[in-house]
Amino acid sequence: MAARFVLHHHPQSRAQRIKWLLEETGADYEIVLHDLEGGTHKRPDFLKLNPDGKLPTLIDRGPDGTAEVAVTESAAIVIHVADCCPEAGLAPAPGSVERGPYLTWITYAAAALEPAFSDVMFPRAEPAPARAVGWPPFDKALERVLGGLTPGPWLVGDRFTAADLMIGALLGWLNAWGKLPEPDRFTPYLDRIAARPAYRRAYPG
Ligand SMILES: N[C@@H](CCC(=O)N[C@@H](CS)C(=O)NCC(=O)O)C(=O)O
Repeated sequence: MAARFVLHHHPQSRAQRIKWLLEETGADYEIVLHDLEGGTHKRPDFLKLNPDGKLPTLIDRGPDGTAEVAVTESAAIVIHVADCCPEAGLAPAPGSVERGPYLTWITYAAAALEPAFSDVMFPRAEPAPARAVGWPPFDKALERVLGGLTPGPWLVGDRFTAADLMIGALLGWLNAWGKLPEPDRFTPYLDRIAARPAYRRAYPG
């Protein structure tokens, strides 16, 4: 049977965290490599899967391999795959007390930390009024993440979840690009992330 998941991918993109996710699950998956310079992600056949023409995009063929469902947006892909692969233990069960913080952190990575960082990287000529944008300033978002990691070792309880994958991939990327203020505050967490075999398979370099 063909692999259940197909990841539309480019290694220098947000799709790399989904490769890490798939490695964490142990599920079979295929990679469709895109050429961002050549614009393969803007071709009509790909736009049918993701009208935004963005990576990552994941195809789920379902447990019996007969479906063809596209899932877009990293946070949605992470939640979906973690739920489809319960044996990997990446997601607290729906209804459990850990599920709320788990979903909060996955959403926080995509809806608060990432746009807050974009504000720093690409400042507007006129800053948007703070009460009108849906995320805090970047430094405040990082403070909140640090609070979530205290006492640790992980964001939700004492085990690694897909919430650590979303937040950890972003922090690792910020750190690698020298964009993490006072990075030592995050070093123990980033070291724990980097020690994971699945992470090392996805980010060998
Ligand atoms: N919110 C989306 C963002 C996806 C995104 O912006 N991906 C970038 C690569 S990191 C992309 O595909 N850029 C190509 C383009 O827009 O032409 C997610 O988290 O999945």
